[in-house]
Amino acid sequence: TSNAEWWRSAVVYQVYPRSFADSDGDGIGDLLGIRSRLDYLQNLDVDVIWLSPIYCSPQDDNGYDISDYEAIDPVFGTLDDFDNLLADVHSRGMKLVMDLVVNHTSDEHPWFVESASSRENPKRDWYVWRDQPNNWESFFSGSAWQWHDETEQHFLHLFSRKQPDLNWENGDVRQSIYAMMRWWLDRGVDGFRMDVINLISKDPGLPNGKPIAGTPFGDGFPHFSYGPRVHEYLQEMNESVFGGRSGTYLTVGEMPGVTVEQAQRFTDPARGEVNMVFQFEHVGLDHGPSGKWEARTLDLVELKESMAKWQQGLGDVGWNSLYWNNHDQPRAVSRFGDDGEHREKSAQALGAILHLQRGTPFVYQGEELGMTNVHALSIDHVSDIESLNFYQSALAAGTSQESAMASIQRIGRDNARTPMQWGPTGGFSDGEPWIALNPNTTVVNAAAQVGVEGSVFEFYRTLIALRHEVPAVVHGDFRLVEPLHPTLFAFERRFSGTLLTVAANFGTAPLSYPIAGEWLLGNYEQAEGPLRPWEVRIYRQD
Ligand code: ISL
Repeated sequence: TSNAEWWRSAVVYQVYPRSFADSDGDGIGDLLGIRSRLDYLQNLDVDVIWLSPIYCSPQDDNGYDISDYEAIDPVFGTLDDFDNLLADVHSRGMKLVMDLVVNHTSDEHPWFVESASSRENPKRDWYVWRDQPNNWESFFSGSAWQWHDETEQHFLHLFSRKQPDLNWENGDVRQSIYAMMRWWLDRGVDGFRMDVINLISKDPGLPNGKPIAGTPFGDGFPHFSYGPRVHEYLQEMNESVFGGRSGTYLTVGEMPGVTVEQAQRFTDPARGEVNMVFQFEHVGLDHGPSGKWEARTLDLVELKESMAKWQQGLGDVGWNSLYWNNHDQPRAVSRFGDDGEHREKSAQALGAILHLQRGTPFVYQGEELGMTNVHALSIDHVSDIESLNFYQSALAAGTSQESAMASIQRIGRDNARTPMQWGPTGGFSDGEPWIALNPNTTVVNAAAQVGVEGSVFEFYRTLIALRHEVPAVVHGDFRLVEPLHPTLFAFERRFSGTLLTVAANFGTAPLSYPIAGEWLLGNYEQAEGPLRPWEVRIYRQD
């Protein structure tokens, strides 16, 4: 790895600021809170912190609806707090990456306020206005179009109606965004995680999508998920924002629905677009035909096949991001592991399976503790706009309350958004948290794990250290073994004379899988006999 490509050997930690640490007792996490926990992150040995949005926002979608890109929302602090945080992060040898949400703004952003003020306003064209809406459905339920009374047109919002889509066809829009990005680089940030960046180029005809059975909507996805100008825009952005700078940066594009072939193009260094993308295939395997709210049993063989496909597909050209969960997904251990009796072992096995793959691992806050889903008691305890909108439209379509709540409990985004569990009584805030703590903080918490041998936290620490010490973890090629085995997840990594073998038992029945080499790491004390429930072993041969 050349120094310019430091992100290939880095581990990123995602902080969801609202739920990480609250310094002032208002129940909402903030920048001073994050600053006070840097020891913890440094101890974990992560290289980069990615902050979910902290910009000024009406908080309709917890900050993914931005009303001022160059100011910090008062609930999180001030620009001074930010500069101090950044300086502290840097002085500890870590880096900091910002969330960049530029497919849409808040409807309270001055750009949209102007755009909506009249059809003649010079910024009218900065958003997508039409006399007639098409049949696209919003990701957050309902039509993707909102009627605007004053100017008698509809505007497009792929997400909430408070998140109008910017019109990237307009060059002034693009230049304003690039200028804003340069402003943050000048402040010293180390890169961007780009929210739904594959959606910025829409088919200019905005054609109707194929009708979705049982709904008044059509599937617009093919018309906006990989639009005709998306590569052009990303190359232009890359050139105007990063071109001519001596620093080197991390860029990761969040891209729902992206295919391996598309991802190769997006991440081919020769094309100058992004370093890596977040793809969604492995987190869609338990979705039913109608989408995420419909359950489908996860099949380990499919999961392995999918992960191996991405490992191969972005092997020679491009680069993978690696993640099990984030602020939009259920908790990894509850979804892919066993959050009951085998919570710790399965959290560790999942950690090893991810961190031993080729790519840049992303740890979502609390994952390193084996934090679990939380069962929202009733709809009154749900905060996430996606879940709330789903609940309303599901009930309107005749779904029972019980069934809608079951979906939200299984896959709703609040599962990931409950406060960080610092200690047995929480330790997130001195006040009333904005969203209830998971009651299992009494047993699942940082105080019970940091420095405690055998804990999930210490296991993650070892995994991260391994990436920093063993070049084969970063560079080795990847070969899945026993692809059709129903409970074994095993693979090999090879790099310049070193062979690493990783094998995990994704079940509870003893599983024999002999591996040659020197035992490097595992989640049971001795590596003898068959693999025990959720046991993972890592071996090395030179
Ligand atoms: O949450 C999801 C899983 O169903 C996705 O549909 C998600 O909305 C999509 O991955 C885009 O997510 C990103 O953009 C959204 C924001 O709500 C998410 O938090 C963000 O990660 C709109 O800005």
